[in-house]
Amino acid sequence: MAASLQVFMKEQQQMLDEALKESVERIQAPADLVDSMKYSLLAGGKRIRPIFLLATLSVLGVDLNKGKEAACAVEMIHTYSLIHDDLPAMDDDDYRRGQLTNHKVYGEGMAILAGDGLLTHAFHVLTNPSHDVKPHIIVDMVNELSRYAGPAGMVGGQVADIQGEEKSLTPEELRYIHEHKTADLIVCAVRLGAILAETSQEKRDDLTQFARHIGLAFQIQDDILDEVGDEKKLGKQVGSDRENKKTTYVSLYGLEQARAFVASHIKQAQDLLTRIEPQSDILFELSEFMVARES
Ligand code: GRG
Repeated sequence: MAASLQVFMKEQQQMLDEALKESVERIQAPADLVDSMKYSLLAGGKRIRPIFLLATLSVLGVDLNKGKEAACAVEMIHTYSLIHDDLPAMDDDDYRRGQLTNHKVYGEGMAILAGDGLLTHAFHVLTNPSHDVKPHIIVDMVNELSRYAGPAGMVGGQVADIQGEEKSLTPEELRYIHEHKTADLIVCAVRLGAILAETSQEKRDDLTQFARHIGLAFQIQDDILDEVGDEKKLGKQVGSDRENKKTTYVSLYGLEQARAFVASHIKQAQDLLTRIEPQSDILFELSEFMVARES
């Protein structure tokens, strides 16, 4: 990983960890609920989505402090989705982020509510910025986040994923799942950065295309890691896709072709980026990191 990206990621991960902790600890709620929310939120995820938001701000020349709450909101929604995805009613997983899943520690009822708590608290955080963000920008961000995380976005993708279990899916069906279940929240993170930067609609659309390629590459890499990844590095069990007879890029196209798809999406993302924003080192390097990641 490039040294400048390493520094950027480390600094932003630290900032996010502190901000997320502070934000959840301030909530006036039953102690078990706060504990359960904190358990998953502070379990050391990569913070890729908020880092994409902050990197977009950096490339567009905006004070990163302006995006702190939006970045935290995106990570809270991502964490809620992981808690719910791990539940017995969905993937029924025992490990996540290197520790027991939320429901294994707190029980199913509390895990559902911790997810609900993170989802709703995300919007509370987003609408209470500590720096100067104009009210119409906040409304725009609420609109985007609820759209991309909601039924037309991530939730819809998750439904298609569940309905597709034990079926053999067409490439189009699989692409729909990847685009919504995984790519939409990454796309949303980049779009929130563009909204905060008050870019033109055209630039926002170009950045959306960039982020879509990144999101698709990320999910295909996830399919690959589920097949050949290291459980220790990933912090969760591998092989579950095969076990659950899920259609993935690996099952549809084989490992080598899946790797070629990742490389192709990253190349398309980087070509777009070079055209849209020539001074975009951090986003460019982040794209490279997405191919090289092992966790
Ligand atoms: C429950 C509405 C709802 C949605 C769930 C995110 C998701 C949708 C399911 C998670 C299942 C999964 C493994 C998806 C693959 C891509 C993905 C989101 C991986 C986990 O994200 P990382 O690698 O995790 O960024 P960390 O822990 O680093 O944050």
